[in-house]
Amino acid sequence: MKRLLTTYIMCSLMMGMANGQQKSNIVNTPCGPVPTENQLWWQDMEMYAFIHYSLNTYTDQEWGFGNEALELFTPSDLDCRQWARVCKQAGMKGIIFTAKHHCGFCMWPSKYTEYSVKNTPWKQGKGDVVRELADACREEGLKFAVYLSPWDRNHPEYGRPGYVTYFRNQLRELLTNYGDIFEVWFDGANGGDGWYGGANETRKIDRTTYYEWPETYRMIRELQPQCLIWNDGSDRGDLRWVGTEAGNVGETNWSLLNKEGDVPYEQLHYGLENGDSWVPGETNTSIRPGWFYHDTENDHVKSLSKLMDTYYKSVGRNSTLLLNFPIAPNGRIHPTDSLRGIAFNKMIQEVFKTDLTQDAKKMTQGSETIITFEQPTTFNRFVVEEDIRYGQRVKKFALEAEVNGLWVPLRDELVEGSDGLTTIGHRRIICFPTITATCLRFAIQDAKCEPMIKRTSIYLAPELTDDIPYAGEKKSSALHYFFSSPKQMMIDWDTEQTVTSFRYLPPQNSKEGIVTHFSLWASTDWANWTKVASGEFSNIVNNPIWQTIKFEPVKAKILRLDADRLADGDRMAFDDFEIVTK
Ligand code: FUL
Repeated sequence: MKRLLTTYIMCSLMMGMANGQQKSNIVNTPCGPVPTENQLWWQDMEMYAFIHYSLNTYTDQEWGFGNEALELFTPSDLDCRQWARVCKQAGMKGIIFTAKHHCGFCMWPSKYTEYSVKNTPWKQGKGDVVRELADACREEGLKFAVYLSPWDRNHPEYGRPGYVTYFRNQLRELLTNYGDIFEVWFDGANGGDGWYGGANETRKIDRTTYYEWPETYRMIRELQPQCLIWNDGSDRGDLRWVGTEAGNVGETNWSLLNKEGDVPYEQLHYGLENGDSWVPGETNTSIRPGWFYHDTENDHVKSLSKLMDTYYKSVGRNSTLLLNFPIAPNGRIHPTDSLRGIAFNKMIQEVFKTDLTQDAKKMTQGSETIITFEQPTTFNRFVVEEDIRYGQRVKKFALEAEVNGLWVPLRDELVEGSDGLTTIGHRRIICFPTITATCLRFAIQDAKCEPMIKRTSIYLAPELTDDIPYAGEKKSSALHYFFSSPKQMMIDWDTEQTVTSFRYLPPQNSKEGIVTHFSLWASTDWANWTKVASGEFSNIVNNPIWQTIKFEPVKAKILRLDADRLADGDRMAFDDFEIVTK
C-alpha cells in the first residue's frame, strides 16, 4: 500500500512537470504536406501481399531473359482461391500480382502480344490468371492490384517509342477489365540485356524521360481515381520504395519527399523531414530469400521471429508491409509458406490482444502523457500513433518507466546506435525487454507543430523461441581459393572433384564488388578450361541473397569464377561461397 502511494505521488510529481511544459492546444490545422484520402486508407491497410508468379517459376530464375518457352507454363493445380485464402488468413488486406514481370510474359491474355497465357498449354490457352485472382480476391474481401514491369525483355520495340504505347495499352487493359485496382506497381529495374524479339542485345533507356510517365499517370487517374501509384525512380508516384528489399524502413521515417529531383537511398529509407510532398514508404520483402519460387529455398522460409522483426520494422515504423508469397510450379502457395504466414498473423493478434493501459490512469497534458497503473504491470511494447490527417509532426520523444521506485529510460531494442525514439507518424511500435513498472511517461521533446497523438498503448508480447535464421557457418573457409586478378577467382583441390553447383553470397553491406554477370570455368590441369556456366545474377543488388549456379556434373581440380561485370568498383568481392560436389 505504502509503495502504491509513493508511486502515485511520484507519478503526480511528474504530472506537475508535464503541466509546466504545456503548450497551446490549437492543432487541427495542417502542418506541412498531408496525405490524400487514398493515402489514408492505404496506410490503414497495413499489410498486403505480393504474389510473384511467371515463367520464372518454371525456369528456376529470378529474372527471365524474355525468350523462355511458352510451353513451360504448365501448372497442374493452379488455384487462385487458395492464394487468396492463405493471404486473408495471413492478415493481408489485398494482393499485388505480377501481371507482367521483366521477362514480358503476360499472365492475362493481352490482345497486344502473343507472349502470354493464351499461347500456353494451361487451359488450352483459354485461361486468365489475372481474372481468376481478381475474382478470388473479391470473394475473400481482399483488394486487388497489379505489378506491370516497365522493363520488358521480350518486346521487340523495347527502348523505342512504340513500346511506350504498348505498355500503356496493356495498362489500360488491366485498369478497365478487372474491377477496382488499388495500386499499380512499376518496378525500377530498367533496361539492359534482353531477348527483345530476337535482337538479343543490350538496350538502355533514360528512366526519367523514356516512359513519359505524366501521360500514363493521367490515364491511371482517369480510369481508376482511387488507385495508388508506386514508382521507383523517375516521376514521383503516391508511394515510395524504402531502399531495400530486406524488410525494414528507417526508425526515423518521414512520409515526405520532394516532388522533384532524384531520391537517394537516405531519402528512400528515412524520408525527408522537410519534403514538400506526402510520399509514404511501402516496405516490400519476400517470405523467402527470393521473389520467385525455388525448391532450394523450401528450408529457408522466414521464421516467425524474423517475420515479427519485419513487422516491427515496417508497420511499426510508419510504413506498410508488402509481403511476398511465391507460387510453386504446381500453381499453389507452398504449405510451409502458408503455415508460416498464418502463424505470423496469429502472433500479431496475440501480441496486440490486450492494451494494458485500459485499466490504467492516463493523463495527457501538453506534450506529455503519464500512464499510472493500479498494480505493477509487466510489458515490453509501446505503441504510439499520430493523427496524420493533419501532417506528421513529431521529431523526437522520450519514454521512461518507473521500476521499483526508479525512473528508467526506455529505448527501442531493435535500433542500434541510438534510442530510436524519433518520428512517429501512422504508427510507431517500440520494443524493449520485459519490465514491470508502476508508471510510464511518454514525452514529446521536439515537434514541427503542436503534436496530435491519437493513441498510446502498451502490450506484453510473448517470448519467441525460434531465432532469426543466420546464414550459417562460413562455407568458403573450408575451401582453398585465391584471386588471380581483381575479377578472377580460383578454387582448387588436391584431388579431382565432380562439381554440380556453385553458390555465391555477395557482400551484404555494399554494392562494391558485387558480381552481376559471371562465367564459370573448370579445369583438371590448369591448362585446358571448359566453360560450365555463364549468365547474370538477377536482382542481386537490391536483394543480395545466395545465388546458385547449377550445371551438369563436371570433373574439376580447379574452378574459376570470372566477374564479367560488377555492380560497382573494380574488384570482385564476396561474403561467402559454397561448392557442391558429388
Ligand atoms: C525488384 C525486381 O527486379 C524483382 O524481380 C522483384 O519483382 C522485386 C519486387 O522488385 O526490383
